[in-house]
Amino acid sequence: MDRHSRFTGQPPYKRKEEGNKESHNNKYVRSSYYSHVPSSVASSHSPVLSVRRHLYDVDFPLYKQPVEIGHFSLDSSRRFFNDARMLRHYVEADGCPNFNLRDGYTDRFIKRDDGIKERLDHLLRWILENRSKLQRTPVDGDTSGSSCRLSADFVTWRGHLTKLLTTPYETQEGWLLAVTLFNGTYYISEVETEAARRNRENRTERHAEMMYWGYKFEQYMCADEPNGLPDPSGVVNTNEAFCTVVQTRLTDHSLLFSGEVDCRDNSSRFKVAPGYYVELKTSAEICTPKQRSNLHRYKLLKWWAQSFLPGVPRIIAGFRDNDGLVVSLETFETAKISQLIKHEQNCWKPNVCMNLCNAFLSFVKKVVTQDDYRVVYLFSWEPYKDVSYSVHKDSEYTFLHDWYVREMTKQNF
Ligand code: 0WD
Ligand code: CA
Repeated sequence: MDRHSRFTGQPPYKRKEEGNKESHNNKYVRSSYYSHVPSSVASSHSPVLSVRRHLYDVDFPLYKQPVEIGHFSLDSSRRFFNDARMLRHYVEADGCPNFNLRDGYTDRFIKRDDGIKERLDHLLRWILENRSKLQRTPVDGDTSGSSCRLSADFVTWRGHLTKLLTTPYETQEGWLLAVTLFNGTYYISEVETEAARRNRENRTERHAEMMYWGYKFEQYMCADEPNGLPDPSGVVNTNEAFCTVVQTRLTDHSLLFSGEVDCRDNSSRFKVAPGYYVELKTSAEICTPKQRSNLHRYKLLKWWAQSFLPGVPRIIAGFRDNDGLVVSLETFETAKISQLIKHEQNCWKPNVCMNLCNAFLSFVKKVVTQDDYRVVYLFSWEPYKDVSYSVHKDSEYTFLHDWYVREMTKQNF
C-alpha cells in the first residue's frame, strides 16, 4: 500500500479521551468509527483532529487551479459594490525605490475599525447578488427540484484557509473557526480568540505604525487607473478593498472563497484573473544569512499559503529599514517558493499544509451533521494541541443572517 492511499483511507482522527495514548502510538482510527459518535453534542466522546506534521507528510493532494467566478469592492466607507471599482493597477517602480512608509501615518490615514466583526457578511451579500449565476444542484432527496443548494461544499474567506494551511507550523497563535451547515453547504467564519483580542487592544504605538507601512507600500506601488501613476500624497484608507471570489476543489471538497487582492498587473502574461493579480508585502531588510533563512522559514510560509490558495502567481516584497524606508524590491513567484526553501533544514512543506487543510475539511464533514443555520460548531485549536469542537445553538456565534437564509431558501431564486 502506498503512503497516499493509506492516508486518504485512514485519516488521523482520534477520540479525545484517548488522545495522549493514541498520539504516542501514532495510530489511525478507522473512518467507520464515526458511525458510533454522537455528533450533535460536545462530550468527552467527541473526536479530535491531530495536526502533527508527520501525519500529513504524504503526497501533495489534488488542488484544482482556482477560477475567478466574480469579485466585489468595499469603498472608503466599507460599502459593498458588486464590481471591480476598487481594483488597483500595479506600477513597476523604476530604479531603486525611495519610499518613505512613515509618510502620512499621523495626518493621512483612515483606519478601518477592526473591532467591528463583519464575519462572512460581504461574501454572503456577493452570493445573494450573484445567486442566479451560481451553479446549483438539487438538495439530496429532493425530487421536486424546488430546493437547491450552492455547488460549493465550503464557503469561507481565503484568510481562514491560510490559517489552516499554516497550522502544522504555528507555535504562537491558536484559532477558533465557527462552522454552520446550511442547505448542504458548510460556512466557515473565524471567531477572534481572547488572546488575539488582547493583542489587538494592546498594540504598541510602534506596532500600529508598522501595520500602516504595508498599506502605504501599496499606495506607492499602485495606481487607481490602468495607465495612471501612484499618488503617495493621497490618504491611505484601509476600509477600501477589492476581493476576488474563486472556486476550486481540494480532493473531494469543492470550495468557494474570497480574498482581498492588492492589484492587477496589466503587463502580465496571464490575461485572466487570478493570473494577473499581484500580492504586495513589506518585510524587514535582510542583512545576514540568518535573516534570509528566517524569511524563508516563517514569512514565506504565510506568503505562499495566502497566494497559492486563490492562484495569485506573484508576490512583490518591499524590504524596508527600521525607519520605514524601502531599500529594495524582490519578486517571489508563488509556484517557485517551495524550491526556494528546499535547502532550509526542518523547513515547512507545502504538502503538509494542504493535507492538513484537507483533513480538517473532512473532519468538519464528519462532525457537522445538523443542517441548521442557528447551529454553530465551534472548532478550536491551540499550538501543540489537537483540534477539538463544541456545539452552540442560538448563541453569540451564530453568523448566518435571517436575510441570507430567507433569500437562499426561496424557490426558483
Ligand atoms: O472582520 C473580520 N474579522 C474579517 C474581515 C476576517 C476576515 C476577513 N475580513 C475582511 C478583510 O478586511 C478583507 O477585506 O475580509 C477581506 C478579505 O480577507 P482575506 O483576503 O481572506 O484576508 P487575509 O488573506 O488574511 O488578508 C488579505 C489582506 C491583507 O493583506 P496582507 O498583505 O496584510 O496579508 O486583507 C487585508 C490586508 O491588506 N486585511 C485587513 N485589512 C484591515 N483589517 C484585515 C483587517 N482586519 N484583515 C486582512
Ligand atoms: Ca498585501
